[in-house]
Amino acid sequence: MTPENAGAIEETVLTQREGRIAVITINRPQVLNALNKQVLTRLKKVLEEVESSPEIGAVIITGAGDKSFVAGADIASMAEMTPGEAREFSRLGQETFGFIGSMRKAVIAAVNGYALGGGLELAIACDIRVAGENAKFGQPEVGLGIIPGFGATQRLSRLVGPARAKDLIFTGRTITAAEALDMGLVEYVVPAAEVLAFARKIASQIADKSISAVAKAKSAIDRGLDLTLEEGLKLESEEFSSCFSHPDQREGMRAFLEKRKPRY
Ligand code: CO8
Repeated sequence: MTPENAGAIEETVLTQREGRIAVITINRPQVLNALNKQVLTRLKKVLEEVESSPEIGAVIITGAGDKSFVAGADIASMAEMTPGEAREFSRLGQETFGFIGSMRKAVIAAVNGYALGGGLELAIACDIRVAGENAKFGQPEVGLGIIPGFGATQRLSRLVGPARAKDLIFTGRTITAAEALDMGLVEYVVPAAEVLAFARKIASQIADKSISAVAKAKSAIDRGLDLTLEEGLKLESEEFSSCFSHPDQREGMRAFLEKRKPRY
């Protein structure tokens, strides 16, 4: 079996619904969940399905097994690529991960082991990261004679600053979960066995809220990053005022005044 056709395409990315939460699992444990074209195509499709499900309020992405979140793009599938194929592969990864940013739902990466190369790029395309104490992070691409191609040259510097991004990308070194927490690359570090449970806890807290309000907050934060402060504040006012034409605003405020839980 070659890395390209290992397992049915559907099985390379699994989805499980748990109430208002969707758990998406990259499922190629035999290669530490490395991403090939089929996995990325399937992941995009699954994300689109989740996005169009109105009852889903939050999404978790994790990797199968207890060793790896995603150990990067599939090196075997890239080894003989032409520049044109490499561009196409890079664009597919960027579109898939970019879709996460455009989603109305909050997406949490549950990093249960290695998050290297394209795996770290997937984690940083998510909104929030929960890591196990055993997680390892790095952008080892320059050691393979390439550079990150699924977003890290842009997203990593936005998240941890250009100097830290250059340090990680130029050296290709692997860092621990504790170092990742220290530099703001992840938001939580928990015992390895508790990563998914902790991610579920965060996801439930989010999914209990107004899906529409969370979507507007995500949009204002993400779109604001590309704007001046003045433009960003204008965007915030627009998103804020648009909440008042959504039923969740009435329900949320009435529930508070009536001392009950809101029904979203
Ligand atoms: N691609 C393909 N196969 C992989 C990958 C990978 N990224 N990572 C692990 N595997 C495979 C191994 O080849 C091995 O397979 P086999 O059992 O058939 O030999 C199996 O998974 C288990 O791995 P190891 O035996 O190596 O496990 P170890 O515990 O000894 O080591 C490591 C774990 C440290 C994670 C090690 O596997 C490793 O270094 N993996 C590669 C990590 C890496 O370099 N990732 C970056 C890849 S490049 C990338 O992501 C670029 C993204 C942008 C692409 C843009 C395209 C144009």
